Amino acid sequence: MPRHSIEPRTRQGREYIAGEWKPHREELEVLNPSDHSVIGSVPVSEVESLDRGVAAANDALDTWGNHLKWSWVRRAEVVDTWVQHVRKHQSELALLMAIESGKHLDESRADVVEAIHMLQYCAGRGRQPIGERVASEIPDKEAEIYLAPRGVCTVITPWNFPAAIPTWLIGPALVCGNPVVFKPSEETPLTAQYLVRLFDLAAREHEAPPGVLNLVYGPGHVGEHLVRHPDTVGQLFTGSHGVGSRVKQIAASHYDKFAVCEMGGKNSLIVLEDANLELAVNSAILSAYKTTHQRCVSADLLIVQKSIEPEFTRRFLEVTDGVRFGDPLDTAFLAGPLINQKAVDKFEACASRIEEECEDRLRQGSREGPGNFVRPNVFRMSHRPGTFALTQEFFTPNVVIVPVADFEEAMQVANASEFGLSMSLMTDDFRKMREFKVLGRCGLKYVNLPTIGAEVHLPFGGMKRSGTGMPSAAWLFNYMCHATAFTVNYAEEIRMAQGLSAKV
Ligand code: UN1
Repeated sequence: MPRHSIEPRTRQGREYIAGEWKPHREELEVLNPSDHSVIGSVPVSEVESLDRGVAAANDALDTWGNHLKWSWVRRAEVVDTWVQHVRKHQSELALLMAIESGKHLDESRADVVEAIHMLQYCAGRGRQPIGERVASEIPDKEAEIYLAPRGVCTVITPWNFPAAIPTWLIGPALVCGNPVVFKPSEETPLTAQYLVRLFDLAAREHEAPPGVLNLVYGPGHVGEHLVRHPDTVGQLFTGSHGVGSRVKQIAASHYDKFAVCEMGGKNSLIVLEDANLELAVNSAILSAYKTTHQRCVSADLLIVQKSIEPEFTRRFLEVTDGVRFGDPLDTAFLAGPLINQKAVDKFEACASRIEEECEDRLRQGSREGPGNFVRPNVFRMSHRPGTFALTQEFFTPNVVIVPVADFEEAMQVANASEFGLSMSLMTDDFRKMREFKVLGRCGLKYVNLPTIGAEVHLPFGGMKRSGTGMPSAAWLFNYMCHATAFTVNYAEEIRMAQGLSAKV
C-alpha cells in the first residue's frame, strides 16, 4: 500500500500527555517491513515529556483512582465508549497494523478483534462484584476486602500484537483506577497512536481527568526511565526475556514497585501415535507459521511419537512447501514478513546453531527480499538434552521435529526448557490429556489445538523464564488493586478477636 494512503494525522506520531496532543517531531522513522518504505515518524520522548507524563498520571490518580470521586462503573463506561470507537474504526486500524507491523491482514483483523474483546471484558468488569465481605469472629464486627488502586502504571508493549496486548494491560489497569503511561514498541507506534486517539475521544466524552492515559515513544532508554521513575508503581511489560528481566530487577530494587512481565516462550506441540493426523499437521502448521513464527506462543518444537513420525513429517513438509510468507495485504499468503533486519539476521543465526546440532535439515529456508521476507527452515533432531535447539526461543520460522519413544519422553522434552508459556498435545487418549494438564510446566495448555489462539477472558502468562507468574489479559485484574482489609465495629464496646482482652 503506497505511503500516501495513510492520512497525515495517522502518519505523524505525537505524544499525548495530560490529555493534550503535542506537536509532531520527525525523529524516529517508522518502516513498512514489507518494502522498507518510510510510512511515518514519531518523536523520541525526552526526559521532560516522560516526567510530565508521569506527573499527569499521578494528578489523574487523585480523581480517577479516588472512589469518593469516580466509581468503578464510571471508569468502565469510559472503556465501553473506547471500545465502541475501536469497533467503528476496526478496518482502518487493522489496515494500518498490517502495513506497519507486516502482520497479514487477516491476522491484523483478528488482533483488533482481540483488542475489542478485551475492552468489552474490561467494560463488563465494571459491573461485576468488587472485593468481598468476610465473616468476623465477633458478631458486631463486619469485615470487607476493599480493593484500592495501586498507582501509576508503566505499560511497555511489543510490536507483534500492537492492539491486543496494549488493551490486555491498559484495560484492567484503567478500570481498577490506575492511570497509565504507555510506551509502545518503536516498530508499531502509529497503531498505538490510533488506539490512543480513540481513547481520547472516549475520555473527552466522559470528561475523564486528563492524564489518565499518556502516550510516549522511543527505544529502550525511554522505557527504562519510566520503569525507574520514583512515581510509577506498576510495571506492566510484554516482550523479550532480556528486557523483561531488567524490568523485574529494577522493580525489585524499589520498595513500592511491582512488575507483571510476559517474556517469551519455547513452545512444543506433541503428537502421539493415536492422534488424528490431519488435525495434528494443521495444528503444527498454524503453530509454526502463523505471524511468521513471531508470536511468543509459536511452536519451535514438534515432538512426534516415532511410530508415526515419518508419516507426520512427510505431510507436514508437503503443507510447508505450499506455505508462502508474502504481502500482508494479499490474502493468498499465509503470513507476512519478519519485522526488521535484526529479525532476519536472527532467523539465519538461529538456523546455523540448529544445523550444528541436528541430524537432518529437511527444508532449507532462505531470505526472499526486498523486504524482510523469508522461507522457513525445518530440521529433525533426536532428543538431546541441553542443546540450543531444544531449549532456546527461536521467534523466527525455524521448526525442529523431535522423534520420541512415548508420551513420557515427549513431556521430558517439552518441560526441559527454561521457558514455560504454551504447549499442545494431539491425542484422543483422555488419560494422557489429563496427565498433560497436570504435568505440563507452562501457562497455556491445549489439546487437539495449535499452541496459538488464546482468548482474552482466560489468564495469559507463563511459568519459569516466560513470566512473573502473574498472567495478563483477564487475570491482570487480580494484580491491579491492593486488597485491603476494612473492618467496622457496630457495638458500643470493643471486643477483640482471638479472645484478646479488651480491658483497659
Ligand atoms: C503473543 O504470542 O505474543 O494466543 C500473544 C495467541 C494470541 C496472543 C499471542 N491470542 O495466539
